[in-house]
Order: sequence, then C-alpha cells, then structure tokens
Amino acid sequence: MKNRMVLLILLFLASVALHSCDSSDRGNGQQAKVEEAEPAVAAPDFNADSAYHFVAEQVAFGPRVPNTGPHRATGDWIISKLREYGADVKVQNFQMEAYDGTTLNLRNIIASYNPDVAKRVMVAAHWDTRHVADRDDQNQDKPIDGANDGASGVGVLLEIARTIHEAQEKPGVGVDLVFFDGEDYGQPDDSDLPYKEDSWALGAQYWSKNKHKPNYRAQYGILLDMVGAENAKFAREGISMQYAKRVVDKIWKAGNRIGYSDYFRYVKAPAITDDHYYVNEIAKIPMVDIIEYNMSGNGDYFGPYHHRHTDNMDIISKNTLKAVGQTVLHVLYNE
Ligand code: AHN
Ligand code: ZN
Repeated sequence: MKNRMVLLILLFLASVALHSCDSSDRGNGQQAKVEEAEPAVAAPDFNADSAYHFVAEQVAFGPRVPNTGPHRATGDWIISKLREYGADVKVQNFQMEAYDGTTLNLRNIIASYNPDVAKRVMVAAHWDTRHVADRDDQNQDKPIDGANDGASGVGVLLEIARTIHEAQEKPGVGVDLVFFDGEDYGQPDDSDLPYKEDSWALGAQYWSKNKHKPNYRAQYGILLDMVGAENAKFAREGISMQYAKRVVDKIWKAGNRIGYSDYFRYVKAPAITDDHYYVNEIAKIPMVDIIEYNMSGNGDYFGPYHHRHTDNMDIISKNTLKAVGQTVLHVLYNE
C-alpha cells in the first residue's frame, strides 16, 4: 500500500514535470497539446500457461454435473487450491430443485483477499457444467466437458488467486473470487416438462439472497463466462449495460488500453440471463458479464460449441485466457 502511494505520487510529479517542459518555450502563445496518459498501475503478469492448466485439470475430472463424483471432487479441488493460495475461503452448501424435480446438492465457494477492506470488487464464474448436450445432434443426453462453458472462467479465477498470492504488491481493494454452482442446469428449450421459471443460475440466485457475510457489499462485480475460446469476441451485453454501464466502460477501456482490442469490442449485444442478472436484480450489486458473443451474425448468440460436445480442450486458447485475465487484473490493481 505504502509503495503504491509512493508510486502514484511519483507518477503524478512526473506528469506535472512533463507537462511544464512541454508547454514552455513555445513562443507562439499556443498551448502545447500534451498526450497525457492517465497514470496506471502495472498489474502483475497473468500467466496464461498456468490458467490453461487449471482449465485442463477441471476437464480431466470429468463433467462437473451436480450430484456426481467429478462435481464433488472438483469442488474440493477448487477449495484446496484457494486455501493453498492464501485466500480466506467460505463455502455455502445448499440444495435447490431443478426444472426436472431433481434435488441438486450445490456449493458456492467464496475466496477473499484483504477480507477486512471495505471497498471490494467481486469476480465470479460458474464451476458446474451442463448435464446435457442439448444443442448437439449426437449424444444429447450425455453431459459436456464444458472446457469453455464453466472451466475457462474458473481457470482465470484460480490464476488470479495464484497471482495475487505470489505478487509482492497486493491490490488496494478487497477482492472476492466467487465460484457459483448450478448455473447450467437450466431447462432445455425443447423440454416437454412444464416451464419452470428461473431454472438457470441457481447458485447466483441463492448467493444473492444469502450472502456469505451479513451486510456484504461490493462496489461492483465482474462475471466471466466462456472466456477461453480461440478468437473470442466480447461485446457490451444488455444486462451489463443496463445495470453497470460505467463498469463496462472501465473494463473495455482497460482491455483496449493494454492491447486486447481484438477481444473487447465496442459493440452491443442483446441481454442474456446469466449469474450476473440475479446479482444485479436481487443483490443490487452492479455486475458485468464478460461473455463470448458470436459476431458472425448467424443468429446464434454463442459460439458453435455451445452446449455441444465440441466444448472441449480443443477450442481453448491461451491468448484468450490471457486477454481476459490480464484485463481483470489491471482493473483490480487500478482500484
Ligand atoms: C441462456 O441461455 C438463457 N443463458 C445462458 C447462460 C449460460 C449458459 N451461460 C453459460 N451457459
Ligand atoms: Zn452453459
């Protein structure tokens, strides 16, 4: 913290010095135009190889479908990793009824850094994977690997935890990494069962009504969903723009500034029901969804792998994980 203050003061003095040199001795009465970059704190390096490995490790457990062995084992593994990386870890155990009547045994996992700092930012992803491949034309009743839909966001979160743990400089804000369960057990579009309201994002719904700490509050949240596919594009999604436009602007500006303009596009995308919808609506914490948007214009919101068996390690790109992870770290370190 001290070092950071000193750095900020030095940056400020440097910019004042630059400014006065540049505007003096012009002699023509014209103010020099100074291209002044706002001072930014350099965040530690986000290691995409490590993030990729965290994605692969989850996939190796098998599909993380609630009420199965791989789901339990993966939850235990996430908790142990977070403890290893020095976080204050809280686990919420709860049950929710799915659209098909199944009672799902679910766990939300919350890992906190700087737990006593009042100003907080939450970064979230879902760690469960879909129980069916309802958009595939083969083996629709089999669960998917969810390398992108699930594992990618968790991989970035775990790498953020590892980075903060290893870094000399910690972020000035409190950081809560939230791993939501039961996001992807929603009712298929072609289901013959009676329609069930709010069947998606069960963990986020539960957390928004039962926070891990009484009176918990974050300034804002960032949700990561499908953040690992090769050549992914992230558009400014409707719910995020409606509830948290200033946060969208902050993230997109950061991503573009540090070199990821291929990923963070200044394009609007329709609203999507995801974990962030309930965090915005129920918890009243402004939350942005960084979620892949298919810009090919073929009418599909997501990529061709979505809820299909092709959502496996073959589509995961270290470059995409890097773009998202480094941008989020930059945002956290500049609060
Ligand atoms: C809907 O399809 C309505 N929401 C998608 C949210 C989601 C599913 N994210 C990942 N899987
Ligand atoms: Zn999904």
